[in-house]
Amino acid sequence: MAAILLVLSINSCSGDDPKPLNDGQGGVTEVVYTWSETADSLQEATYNTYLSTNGTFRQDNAGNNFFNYWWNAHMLDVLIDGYIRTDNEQYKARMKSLLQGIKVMNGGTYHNVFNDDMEWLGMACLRAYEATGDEAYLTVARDLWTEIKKSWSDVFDGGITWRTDTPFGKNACSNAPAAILALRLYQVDQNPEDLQWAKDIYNWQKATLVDPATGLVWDNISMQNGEVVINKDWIFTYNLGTYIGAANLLYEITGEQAYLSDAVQTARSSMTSPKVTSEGLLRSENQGDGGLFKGIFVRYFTDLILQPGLNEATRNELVRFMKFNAETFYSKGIGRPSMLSSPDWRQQPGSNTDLSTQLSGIMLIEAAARLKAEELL
Ligand code: 7K2
Repeated sequence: MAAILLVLSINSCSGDDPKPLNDGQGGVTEVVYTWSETADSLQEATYNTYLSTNGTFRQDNAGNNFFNYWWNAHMLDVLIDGYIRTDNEQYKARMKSLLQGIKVMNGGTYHNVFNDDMEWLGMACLRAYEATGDEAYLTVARDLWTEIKKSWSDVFDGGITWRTDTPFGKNACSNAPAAILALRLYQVDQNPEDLQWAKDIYNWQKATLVDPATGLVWDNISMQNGEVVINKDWIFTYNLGTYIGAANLLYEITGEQAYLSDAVQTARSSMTSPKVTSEGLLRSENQGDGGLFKGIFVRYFTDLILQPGLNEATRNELVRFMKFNAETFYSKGIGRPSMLSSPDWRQQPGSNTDLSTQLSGIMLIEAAARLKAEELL
């Protein structure tokens, strides 16, 4: 039993490499996780590395300045995370300038051919409104929702199209997020039509794109060479996350247990399905758009953990999964001193980190800080 006592306090503020400290007594290995401080460091590194023109954020850390609408929508969500956690006004200023910049960079409008993109921004705007009380966010969210609703049709018996110009393609990513947006608007305006919209969208997705045996979510339904095809091979973490999020919020608003059961079934399958998780860790979905998927999953999975209606045993099961993912990423997936994130949470990042990938890393550590604040980590 000659093991060494290893107190590994990763001081992320200084951006130093982890320093093993040996107190010479032997026997225990302990890592000190500084979730909130590390979230601060990740937030600052992201701001400094990716800030581009008009308060928006660029594609990567390697010279590509492309403006990506939906990544910027998630950047807004991440700034809100920082603001809620710290109450630091600097986040508020950055959020507002990002909101305004997105419109400029998107050609003077918030409308976009991708419904999912408008939904990501709409959802972030409602969180921003709730956190700041600034009506500018609410106005944008309402306008986007009006636009998105136009894409519901009877093709495939309902659902919102992925793109506004493609009637025969309906994706998971354009539906559960639409339901969440409708539910958040319902929480603000108490308009029963919004609640009905959310139920219709959710029910359509559940009946069409969710495997009843597992709760895993299929990516899309479309028409290929005159035939209806459901893409069951594509199972992505973000689609699981938003379905969990919609179910959880429907439960919160209606009190109907069936929604909570749906959320738990999908959460459980996500933790064990080899398509999603490998040895307890959410799989790498590479960079590009896929880089963002895990962070979205983590956001809504964490909301479920914090759902008061959840039973304790299930909560503990979900917390263990999050803890393992966050601790693994904290010690293995963050580059120091760059504070850049790897798409594979058990490996150091390479030289190029897309903003999407970086955002998933912050979302994970912000979620861990949130759980820590609730004394769950
Ligand atoms: O096919 C869709 C979606 O269903 C699928 O999950 C992912 C897989 O690919 C696209 S979604 C990617 C788009 C997101 N909205 C903005 C677009 O710029 C982007 O192509 O990766």
